[in-house]
Amino acid sequence: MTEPQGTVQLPPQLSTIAPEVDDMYYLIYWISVVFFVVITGAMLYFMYKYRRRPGRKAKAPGHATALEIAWTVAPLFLLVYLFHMGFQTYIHGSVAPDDAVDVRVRAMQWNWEFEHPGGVIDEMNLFKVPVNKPVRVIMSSSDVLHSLFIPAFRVKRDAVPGMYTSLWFEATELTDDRECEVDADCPEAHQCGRNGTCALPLFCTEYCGAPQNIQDSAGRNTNHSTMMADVRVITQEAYQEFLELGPPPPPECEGSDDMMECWGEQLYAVNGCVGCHSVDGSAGPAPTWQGLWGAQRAFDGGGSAVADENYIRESILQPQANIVEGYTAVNMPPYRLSDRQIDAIIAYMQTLSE
Ligand code: HEC
Ligand SMILES: [Cu+2]
Repeated sequence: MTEPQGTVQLPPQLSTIAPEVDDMYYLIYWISVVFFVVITGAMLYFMYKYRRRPGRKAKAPGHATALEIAWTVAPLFLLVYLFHMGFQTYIHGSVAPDDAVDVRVRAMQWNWEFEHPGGVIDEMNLFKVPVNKPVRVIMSSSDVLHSLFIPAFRVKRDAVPGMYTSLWFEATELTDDRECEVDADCPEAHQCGRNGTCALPLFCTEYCGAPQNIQDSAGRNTNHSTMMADVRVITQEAYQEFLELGPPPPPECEGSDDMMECWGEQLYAVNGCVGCHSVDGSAGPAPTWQGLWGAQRAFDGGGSAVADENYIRESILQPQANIVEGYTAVNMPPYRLSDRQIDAIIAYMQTLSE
């Protein structure tokens, strides 16, 4: 497999539409170069030829109708041609093939959320896409105007509050996910992404937010220009597996003996359960998880249940199904977690009841 090369002006072409977009770009670029040279050249030549000389009187030229029509009509044809070509590429980039995979992308200050078919929501700011398969991105924004831009794929479109916008692409190369410390460790067009592996960058190109460096609770920089995500092109088999199993455990947990407990603790933190549920028995807006596993739960308005797998699962997916007695003041939002993630949370809860 030969790595596609970038040029001085443009990064490597890693999607099927990239060559088309680049051809369009270079066509306009070279037309501009030719006109620049011809016009500037003529100007310099005439400046010299008709320079002021003693004994020669300036004589303004008269009207040349034929010439004026020629230099108006010729560029008109050229511009209509460029519009036609550009519009064709635009339409091609707008109308996805029928067999495209639909991924919903939600932009919010200052994160990207990706929901894959079957309601599989991946980690924030991580966009997995299958290679050689069209992907349709359906975008929405929950706050301000954002804009999704993946330079290596040559696609960019705004994510607008109150409406859906879409684009599609088909990635042609697997991402080179070698280990890295800084961007320079990665091949062309890649950045050093999460977990110290290379990935393709995805940018938001709107100035939608924080002018200064502001850190979120996870210590990430939320300065607007860092509203970035990693794009990872994976094999179709790996993508299929991802759709079936949901997001994988974080690397810091993988391989350890208590992998599920470790993963559950991580999910507790990154999903914000920590904001309402304590794990040390202290009171808060929601019941503590300490001693919850296996305990008898009494519900608001009567009824009770034992906190087993099914109860925990329902409490996460449909929190309003049963409200724990004394906890009607705060509504828990429903979470769309995969079965494996729920298993991990349960494993973590079990450690809190030993
Ligand atoms: C906005 C606050 C809030 C957040 C965030 C939150 N919860 Fe809750 N949760 C509640 C409240 C309030 C209750 C009790 C009322 C009820 O049963 O819905 C509750 C109840 C539960 C219960 C049943 C507890 C019991 O004592 O029977 C489970 C299990 C649970 N949440 C899991 C989670 C998980 C997992 C997360 C994170 C993925 C989470 N919650 C995030 C507020 C929250
Ligand atoms: Cu943005």
